[in-house]
Amino acid sequence: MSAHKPGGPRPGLGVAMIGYAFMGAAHSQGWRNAHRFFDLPVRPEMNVICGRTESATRAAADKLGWADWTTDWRRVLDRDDVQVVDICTPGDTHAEIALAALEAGKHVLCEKPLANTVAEAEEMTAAAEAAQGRGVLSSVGFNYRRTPALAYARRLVEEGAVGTVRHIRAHYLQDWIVDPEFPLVWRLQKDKAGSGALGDIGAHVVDLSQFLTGQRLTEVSGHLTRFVERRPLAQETSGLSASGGAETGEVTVDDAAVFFGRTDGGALATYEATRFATGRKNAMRIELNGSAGGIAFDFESMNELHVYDGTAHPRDAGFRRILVTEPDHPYTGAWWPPGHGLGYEHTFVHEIADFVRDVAAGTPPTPSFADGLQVQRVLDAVERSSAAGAGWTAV
Ligand code: SOE
Repeated sequence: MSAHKPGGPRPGLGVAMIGYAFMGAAHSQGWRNAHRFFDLPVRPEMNVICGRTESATRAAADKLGWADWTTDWRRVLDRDDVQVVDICTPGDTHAEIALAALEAGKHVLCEKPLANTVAEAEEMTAAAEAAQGRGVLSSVGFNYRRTPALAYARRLVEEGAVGTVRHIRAHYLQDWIVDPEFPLVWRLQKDKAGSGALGDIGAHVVDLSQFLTGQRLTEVSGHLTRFVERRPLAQETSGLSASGGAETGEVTVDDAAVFFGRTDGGALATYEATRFATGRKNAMRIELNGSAGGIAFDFESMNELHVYDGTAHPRDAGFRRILVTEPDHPYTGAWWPPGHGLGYEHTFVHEIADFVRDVAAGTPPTPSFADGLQVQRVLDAVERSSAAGAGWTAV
């Protein structure tokens, strides 16, 4: 990668993606578009995509815009036209691929949750920190940090808009497995996914609450539940939709998790992560209440942020709805005129743009693997607490 001369063609940054399903498609959208909307010093080159099944991988390469494909992820590590490996596979393969990629000198972007266990996440973090010393960078894909309204909320909290944070109230509500006939996809199998609603969507709200407040959970108390014990074996899957056959298998992860915790900044935090919130599709909601005000967000209305100024005269008090689409809000200036709004996919474009900029500058990107490990420790503490009857458990 050489320096970008103003007016000259931008140097390329060769990318390999491992995985091509829901997250692969979402990240591909980022790789395709980041340099078209953001002024990046290098231009991502979508050189190779990898999947397990030849026909599906070839079709994904064509559909998602990758120049080449392979069914062996190790082969991408030998390629000189690959500087970045983007891991979009289920959690059981994150550690092995990330460790090998870092060892091969490739920058790594890894989907969340970082790993399936704390031990794996620790090994990955140690490897990432060693690799950073050699100029090899890594990041974990908590994409919601790149929602403009949430990036703006972070800025407001830093500027003191909520004062001392007392409450964090975070929910992640989905309903895609309410039907007991919905099949046993990989997200419902502990050996592949690590955990269920807790790790898949609870991880997002744990990360976000810590990102927004700059505080870390130190102890938690939690309870996990499974409502449906067996499901039809999956025959065909695509993203979150799938069909099942007559045979059934055991669900080995949680369907829902409720937990609360205390932070190192003295806040009390409550969380709910569930795939059984009938009627809620992707309601990732977070509210902060502090000594000077409050902030509230719901991803189902992702272009809006609700802000309460507790210092205003009570006569004028009330949550204000801010449409986060102005050119000086985070990320939005690269897109459409005010009010035209962004969607889920844009969070991935922003994630890739930030990652590419950091890699080009040699700046360690955030969230780091260490941040991913910390979230993993919280998830693990929630599981331990639940197993032990929901008592306070140190993170
Ligand atoms: C499925 O629950 C899922 O796709 C998660 O895996 C993602 O991380 C979340 O963004 C949307 O829901």
